[in-house]
Parts: sequence; C-alpha cells; structure tokens
Amino acid sequence: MADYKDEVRQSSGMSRRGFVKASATAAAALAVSGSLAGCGPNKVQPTEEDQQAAPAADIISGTWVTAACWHNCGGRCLNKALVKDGVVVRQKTDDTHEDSPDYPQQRACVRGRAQRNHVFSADRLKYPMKRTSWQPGGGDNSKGELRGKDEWERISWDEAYTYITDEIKRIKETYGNRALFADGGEVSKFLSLYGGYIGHWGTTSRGAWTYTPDVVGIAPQTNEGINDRLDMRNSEVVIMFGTNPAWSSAGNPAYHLLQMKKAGAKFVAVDPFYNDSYSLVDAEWIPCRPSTDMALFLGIANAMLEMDAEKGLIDWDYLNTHTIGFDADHMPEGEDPNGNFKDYVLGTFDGTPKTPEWASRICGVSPENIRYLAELMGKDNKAAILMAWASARTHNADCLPQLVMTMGAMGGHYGKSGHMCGLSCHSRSFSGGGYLIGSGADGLPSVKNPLGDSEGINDTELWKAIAEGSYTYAGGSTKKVAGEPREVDIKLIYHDSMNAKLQTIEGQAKGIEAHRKVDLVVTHSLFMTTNAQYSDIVLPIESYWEKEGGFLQGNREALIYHSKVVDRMYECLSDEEIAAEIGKRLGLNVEEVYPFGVKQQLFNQFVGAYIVDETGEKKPLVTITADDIAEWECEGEPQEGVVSMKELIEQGLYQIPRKPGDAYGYIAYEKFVKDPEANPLKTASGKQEIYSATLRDTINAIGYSTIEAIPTYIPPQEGVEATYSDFEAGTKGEYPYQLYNPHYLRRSHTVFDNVQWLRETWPNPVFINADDAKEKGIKEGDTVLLTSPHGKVLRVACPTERFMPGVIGLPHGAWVDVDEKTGIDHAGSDNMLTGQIQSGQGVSGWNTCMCTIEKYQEALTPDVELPMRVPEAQM
Ligand SMILES: Nc1nc2c(c(=O)[nH]1)N[C@H]1C(S)=C(S)[C@@H](COP(=O)(O)OP(=O)(O)OC[C@H]3O[C@@H](n4cnc5c(=O)[nH]c(N)nc54)[C@H](O)[C@@H]3O)O[C@H]1N2
Ligand SMILES: Nc1nc2c(c(=O)[nH]1)N[C@H]1C(S)=C(S)[C@@H](COP(=O)(O)OP(=O)(O)OC[C@H]3O[C@@H](n4cnc5c(=O)[nH]c(N)nc54)[C@H](O)[C@@H]3O)O[C@H]1N2
Ligand code: SF4
Ligand SMILES: [Mo]
Repeated sequence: MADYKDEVRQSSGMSRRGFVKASATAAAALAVSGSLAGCGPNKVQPTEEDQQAAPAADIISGTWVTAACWHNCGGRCLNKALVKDGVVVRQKTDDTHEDSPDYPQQRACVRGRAQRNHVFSADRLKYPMKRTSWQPGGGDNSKGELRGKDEWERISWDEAYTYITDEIKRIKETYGNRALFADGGEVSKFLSLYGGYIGHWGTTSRGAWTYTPDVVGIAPQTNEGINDRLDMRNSEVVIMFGTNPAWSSAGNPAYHLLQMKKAGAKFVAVDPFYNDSYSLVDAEWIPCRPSTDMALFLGIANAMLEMDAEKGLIDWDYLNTHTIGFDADHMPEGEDPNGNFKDYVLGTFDGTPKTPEWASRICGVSPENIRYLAELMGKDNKAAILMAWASARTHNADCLPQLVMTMGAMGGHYGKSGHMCGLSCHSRSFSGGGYLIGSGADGLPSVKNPLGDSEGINDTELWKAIAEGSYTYAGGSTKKVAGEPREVDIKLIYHDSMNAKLQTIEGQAKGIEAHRKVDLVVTHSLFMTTNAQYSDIVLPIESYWEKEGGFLQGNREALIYHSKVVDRMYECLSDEEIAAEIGKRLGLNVEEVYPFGVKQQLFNQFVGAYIVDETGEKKPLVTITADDIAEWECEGEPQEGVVSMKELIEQGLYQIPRKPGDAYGYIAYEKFVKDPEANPLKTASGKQEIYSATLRDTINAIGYSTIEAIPTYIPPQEGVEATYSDFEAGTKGEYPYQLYNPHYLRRSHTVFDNVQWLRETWPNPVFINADDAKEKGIKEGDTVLLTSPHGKVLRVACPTERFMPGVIGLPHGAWVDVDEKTGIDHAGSDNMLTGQIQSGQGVSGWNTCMCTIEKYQEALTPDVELPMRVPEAQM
C-alpha cells in the first residue's frame, strides 16, 4: 500500500511553512484592527524552499474532483482535489464562476484547504484493534479502570465482530435492552431491531433556542428569523450580541457582513470578546460578561420605557396588536394581570426596578451604554439586532429567546426592510430565508426504537446516569413530558455516529468515570479521538473522500455534490457496512434497514433534488436520462431538471445567481406582521407570547429548575454571581473568573485537531485580559493552570486587550490528554472544566463556567511538537 502521507508531502507544491504563512496572510486580511499577538497564526518567514515550491508541470496534469468537507462547521464550501495516480497532489476552491458580493464563490477556509492532511494523516486508523487487557464476559474481565491507559492489539474484522455481537447478546440476555447505550448512528438502527437501546438528547448548538422559540413565537432557525442577506444592506445600525462569523461561520457570512459595512451601516458589538468579525467592520465595542444577556436586555427594556415619552422608542401599536403579556391590559385570559412584563421591568410588585444601574452590576455594561443601546434599538432606527446561539448555551437562559423577541417587538423590528431581531449563526449566518435549493432524501426507511428511549437521557446528566444509575426522563428535545425519574444500568457504550461525545458533552471527568464503569465500549473512528482512547474495541472508518459521493449544503443558495476522491484506504469500512454485518450476526434482517444499496440511496438524492424558481415553486433540479439510469444501474424514471447529472457531478456545485431586487428576497415575519389574524404564529395565542404559560408549565414540569411565564433574570449556576463569595459586597470567591468556549479556527469542534499544519497555524492558547494577566504575573507564552470545580487543564496564556477583565476564553474542542499521575489535562480540553449541571429545558450550558488561573512552573510542549497518536497496533 502506498504511503499517502509521503507521496502528498513530496508532490504537494506547498510546504507546511508555506501553508502557515498563507494562513497568516489570510487572517491578517480579516483582522484590520486590534491584535491577538502570539495567539493567532504563527509568523513564519518564507524560506528558499517555499520560493522554489512552484508546482512542476506534470503535477498539474491530474483530474480535479470535488472533495467533501463534511464537518459540522459554520460553512459548506467547495473544495477541489487534484488527483494524480490515486494520490491528491493539490487542493483548490471554488472557481466555477467569477466572484462578486451578490453572487459569491463558495470559497473554502484554511481548514478545508488542509483537508488532505486530515484524510491522509499518518495517524489515520488502519485496522480494527482491541484494548489488550479487555476480555469479554463483563465485570472484572473488562478491566474497565484501564480505559485510556492500556495498550492496544491489532485484531481481524472477524474477531471484532465476534467480540461485539457476543457481548451485545450476553448483555441483552443478562440485563435486558435497557443496558445497551448507543449514540444513534447506523448500529443503533440494528439495536432497535434487536429490541431497542437507550439513547440521549441535548440542546447542543442551540442551547435555549431548542425548545423555547416555537412556543413563544420567534423563529428557532437562523434561516427564518432574519431578512435575506441582500436586504441586510438596508440596515442602518447593526447591533451584534455575540456573533463571530469570521471564526465560526467561515465561508461567506463575514463577506456579507462586510457588504453591510460598505452600504454604510454602523456597527456595535456587545460581547466579552472583541473578535475578528467586529474588527473587520470596525465595530464599537461594549464589553458584556458571559451568561448575563438576560440582565442586560432587561436593563435595556427598562431604559426604553424610561426614555419613551421623550424619545418615542417603543412601537406600542406593534406590541398591542402582535403580542400578549407586555402589560396588564394585554394578558392572556385566566392569568394574573400583575404578572405582566412591563410591571416586572418597572419593579411595580417585586420592588426591584430592572434599571440600567441594576443590570450593570450583573452584566458589567455601564448604565450609559445600556441607555445608548436602548436608543439604538428604538423604533425609528433601521436596526439589525443579531446574535448567535453562544449566549444561549448557558444556564438559566430558557427565556432568552423570548426576551430577544420582546426587545424586537418593543422596537417594532419585525416584518420590515432593514429591520430584524433574531439569530444569525452557523452556516446560515447573515443570510435569512428558506432554502432555494436542496437534495432529495436517500429513501431509506426509518427504524423505530421499541424502547421509545432514543432520546432517553439528557446530555447534562448522561455521564452521571451511566456512572450512578438514575436520570430524569423528560421526553427529548422538542417533545416534552413531565420529568419522570428512571433507573438505568448501562453495560455497553457504543459510539457509532459522527459525534465526539466523550469530548463534547459537559462533565468530561464524569464521562471518563462512566466509560470506565461499563462492560464494553466500542467506537467507529478515523483517528485515536477521545471516544476511541477510552474504548475497548476501535473500528477504522473510511473518510468521505473514499465514499461513492454525496450532497452537502450550508447557505440557502448553493448545493454541493462531492465525488469519490481516492480508493478506500487500509482496512477501513463504512459505518453502514459495519452495522449491516453486526445486524446479520445478531440474526436480524438487514434488508429491513437497507432495502437497497449506497448507489441507489445516492441516486434517490439526485432524483429528489429541487430548486425554487422565480415564482416560488419547487422544481426538480437534476435532468436524469435513461442513459444515466443505465450507467448508475439504479431504479428510477427519466426526469427534466435545470442541470444534467454529469454537469452537476463535474462542477460539484449548483448555485443560484443573486442580485438586489431579484425574486429570492426575504423579509422575516412579513406575513404575520401585515395580518396577524390571517397568518397566526404556532403559539397558543397565535401571537408573540411575551407571557407564555405553556413555556412556564412545560419547563417547570421537567423539574430541573423553575422559570416564570415572562422572561426574568435568574442567576445561572456557576455564573458571574458565583464567582464572588459576597456579590453584594464585591468580594471575589474561590473561582473568581468566568470562563467560556469560543469556537476556534483550528478545528471544527474536535475535527482537525490532529492536523499538524493547523496545529502550527493556530496554537490553541487560553485568552485572558491583559490587565488580569499582569496582575497575576502571567506573560504571553507562560504555561497556566486553569482550575474549575470540575477539573484542571493546562494551556499557554495569550493576554489580550480583546477579552474583557474577569473573563477567560478557552477554545472549544481540544482532544483531552490527561496526565494520570496528576489528573491534569494537558490539551486544554474545555469539558474537563464543565460539570454535569441541569437547568430549565435541559440546556447544555457550556458557556457558563468559572475557574482560577495560575502560572504553572513546567512549560507545556507546543501541540505541534507532540507525537501523533499512533498505537503500535496500527503500525
Ligand atoms: N465545552 C464545550 N463543549 C461543547 C461546545 C462548546 O462550545 N463548549 N459546543 C457544542 C456544540 S455547539 C456542538 S455542535 C458539539 C459538537 O459535538 P460533536 O458532534 O460530538 O463534535 P465533532 O467534533 O463534530 O464530532 C465529529 C466526530 O465524528 C467523527 N467522524 C467524522 N466522519 C465520520 C464518519 O463517517 N463516521 C463516524 N463514525 N465518525 C466520523 C470525527 O472524527 C469526530 O470524532 O459540541 C458541543 N460541545
Ligand atoms: N471554526 C469553527 N467554526 C465553527 C465551529 C467550530 O468548532 N469551529 N462550530 C460550529 C457550530 S456546530 C456552532 S454551534 C457554531 C457556534 O457559533 P456561535 O454560537 O456563534 O459560537 P461562538 O463562535 O463560540 O461565539 C460567538 C460569539 O459569542 C460570544 N459570546 C459567548 N458567550 C456570550 C454571552 O453569554 N453573551 C454574549 N453577548 N456573547 C457571548 C463569543 O465571544 C463570540 O464572539 O459555530 C460553528 N462554526
Ligand atoms: S468552512 Fe467548513 S466546509 Fe468550509 S472549508 Fe472550512 S471546514 Fe470546510
Ligand atoms: Mo454546534
């Protein structure tokens, strides 16, 4: 077998140093002001080797193929790979058409352009393997306490299947199906056929935006809640409450933001971190503490009421006709009129007016700035009030979406050109409106879990449940039931999906304990990820570059088709193949899950692919001929679309050209705003519910914590108040800093963390305010120890003026690396510092965390100098 890594290294024109240098230039173009000195790309001088690295002519002679970039980042970009003799020798991005702001290319980011160093990395898993001390049979045979420390041995696929299926049978027979836990991937489908398994659910990305929006009447998804990107150029003022497209929505969103700037908008950023997106548009910065947006908004609401008589900030007509619960005269029937929002904000009954001064003590924004924001958010400003999910991945923020909606309603910022108030996040950041193009379904049947517990355990108590045996069943992410205590005794953890669970769920120390407790842990993986590290059997998976093909999509205007880039590597298999073999060995009917093969599944997606025409009608996208059907050896009928199968495969992209005034514009909530009676929202009253008895009653019935029917401020567990021993007196406590996790450029969550080029480019430091660092005697590059109530991690410090005092930013997603002697993680794994904490609807509140920071005597080895994780069994 070819050594891909060597071939790539020799034949790729760009050296690692050249790559780092190019990345640094790209980032410098974004960061027009401010500095993250020492924390951004390394500054590498070009060497002679770089200068001579011009491609040899024969390398250019390969075939360009559209290559998948399949990770859960904020983009979906066109990546092309130049394949020569079965090896990728170059990568490039979208050049299918000229770039313009209206009709932009779908350009890849630094990570996507380093993808070949991911797929062909020396640490790709090649063979199945077993943890040496593990033996089947359960109990002491497992030597569970050695997970994460043991050696590995290579095994055959047959041995792997035998171990796994024998154990599944034994566990089912001895303990029943409720002892089987799986992530919900392909093997889970067969566990369903085999009597069922326990699954999990979490609010993940969206935090409190998961359940609350539909109930109160604000759009849950980024593509429905704000106007189309071309209309956004009509906004006069853009107020961003925590959004960072330049880091976490790579691709075009930051480019769209720049067009708003060019059209003359003014920008204000409310965030603990003056990030690269803000510096790109030269935004004014109003630093605000993490997890305190609710207090801040209440202060702004109070200031709007205070100044309304003089300045006319509030759109009373809108409030009176489109909302319920704002004041005593507009309360839902049967509820106490004194429970209205306005009286809460004014403190009429609780004696605490939520004045800017009150809010300031919590959120750290000055009363003057709170009043300034109130004026900016007034009804006569064409305001775009935007936020991402980050501020709702916090504890006790269940009513944050409702409060955001209330602010938008107070200023009348719905249903009008240039006005909007809602989410701008992830791949649909800065681009609202329904999808204009998309692929069809694969046509596979869905398989029902007879236990009904696919969404059994909430992530915030998953590890606790496995380690300690009980949890609250609450119905899942959107279907809520009254909390019901349940017992569980998990014996199998099966990581069969595209999730890095043990790395990405809160309370990692408890997670490791849970993994060490069960009889068997299995992981499908491409690398020695955290899941794999703490497993007993690890199965190597093919990458998307080795698959037949597939569709990917981010924004509403473009659809990507990626093709097979290289032949399958080593002994890797797909998740589906492994699942089918396990199903077969469990005596199940594989056809029930996969009635047809991968090619037909893919073909079905071509058949069902659609495009929206200028009248708003959905039409078939792809023209399919009888020849295509014969060539693909699939079942189907010829059909007429707008692009042939061949052309779509060759181009790898179909994108709808856009221009101002075209038929694809979108104004969020337009119909509801024009005629709320004829176009009611999905809420109980059909209006926006500033008072929602449904929200209150449903969440309170779960039993994690209690909320009111109106948005009120409830101090979060481990929030700013908890960083003080005496908040009133201003005395700091045991964990005096607030910590949260910015989504970081080196990775898409955990993915790419092992890519050497990216490790060199982005060192993964911990960000701390420059004055705070000085006070602690911490200098740039010093190794520091972060300690939270839940764990300890080491990182190198990056002091910067761009983080506000009292706040620490630990980038999300580094692969944990625990020193077993000290229990300290050396990788800066964010979830070593978070805990399994329940609140409200079961929100994963990663961004509410607290810690100490101290200089650490031993210097940390830079990530790029660490050896790759390649067990001997893989050599
Ligand atoms: N502390 C903290 N924790 C967080 C967050 C935070 O901000 N702070 N953010 C949260 C958010 S928003 C999210 S969305 C989650 C993301 O959490 P996850 O979804 O768990 O994270 P990913 O890194 O995207 O996981 C993808 C995994 O799938 C593997 N993989 C790739 N291709 C395949 C394949 O074909 N088959 C299989 N079987 N595996 C494959 C990758 O190697 C990787 O291990 O993390 C959450 N966790
Ligand atoms: N490079 C990269 N891109 C990614 C990901 C990744 O891991 N890496 N993950 C992807 C995924 S699945 C998701 S869900 C998205 C997440 O995307 P977002 O939800 O936007 O999360 P972040 O980018 O971490 O944070 C956005 C901004 O919010 C600020 N912020 C954090 N907490 C608060 C708060 O309490 N209040 C206020 N006002 N501001 C706050 C941060 O400082 C940052 O400037 O990113 C996606 N894109
Ligand atoms: S933004 Fe995401 S999809 Fe696009 S190139 Fe980067 S990692 Fe890949
Ligand atoms: Mo996410």
